[in-house]
Amino acid sequence: MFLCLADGNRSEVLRRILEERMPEITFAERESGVDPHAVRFMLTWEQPVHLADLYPNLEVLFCIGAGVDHFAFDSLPSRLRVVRMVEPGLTEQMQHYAVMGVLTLARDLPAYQAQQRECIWRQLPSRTPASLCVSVMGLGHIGRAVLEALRQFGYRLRGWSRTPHVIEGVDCYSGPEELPRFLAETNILICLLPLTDETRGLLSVETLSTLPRGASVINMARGAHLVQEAVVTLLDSNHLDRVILDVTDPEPLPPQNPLWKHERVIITPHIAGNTIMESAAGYIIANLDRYRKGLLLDGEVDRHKGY
Ligand code: OXD
Repeated sequence: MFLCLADGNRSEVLRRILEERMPEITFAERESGVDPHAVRFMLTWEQPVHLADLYPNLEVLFCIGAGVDHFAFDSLPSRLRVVRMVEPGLTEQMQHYAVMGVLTLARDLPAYQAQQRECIWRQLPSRTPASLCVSVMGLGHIGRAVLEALRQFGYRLRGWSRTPHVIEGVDCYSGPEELPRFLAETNILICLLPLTDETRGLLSVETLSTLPRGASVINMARGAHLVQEAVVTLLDSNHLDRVILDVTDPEPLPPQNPLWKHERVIITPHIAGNTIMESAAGYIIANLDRYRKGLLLDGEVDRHKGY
């Protein structure tokens, strides 16, 4: 049995597609009324409490999202395979959000909006794409896709990750020792890192101060990557120019948090990328098929790395 704990509409879509393409799999949309022993596959965002005891025969746990940092891996049996969502619909939305953020910053849209509020008609000096260095932290599937989407604009591109990567047209850096060099020439920094013990709070006063004066930051990963007080301090000292946040810690921020009203911060409510079930269903089905054939699963989480 496949137990799908997605919201109603997404469940309906998955049910329809699974019934068509894998009719041999029974499908359930809620926990109540289900024989927990029959559940072998589950799709969820929240990890149900006592998951391991409740569903002793669960074999593959699919996460609805790309990030699995909210799963309590210690409570999950080691034989249970955990799979992140690596589906084209979500990836495409992340690409679009990153492009929107970079163009918004590179073309000074927020400054023009501020001018408009004061009825000011003034052209700001424009910058050539080649004069801007756009850098992505996190070179997994989404990080690489975002760099690919940015390629067409002619910015200088950089990437940083835990381990070395080679990506055509992108200057790649890795590990903590190369982080200062990576940041030193970055004008727009995009965070797409997985959240782990190593990356929590990585965007701190120390690291962000390494960016050149006037740099901007886009966080599309997890709020906890960024030390929020650091952002306020560095914006107020004009070290940072602008910050775009699709994620915060907590979500939402409390109303009194200064980031809400900061004139050089744009906040969106965690909408950069959502799983589109029409395309995610294909990914899930392909993985069920791989599982049956005893193959490695796409997007399978390495518990040691935490992503
Ligand atoms: C995700 C998210 O992990 O929406 O997919 O943040």
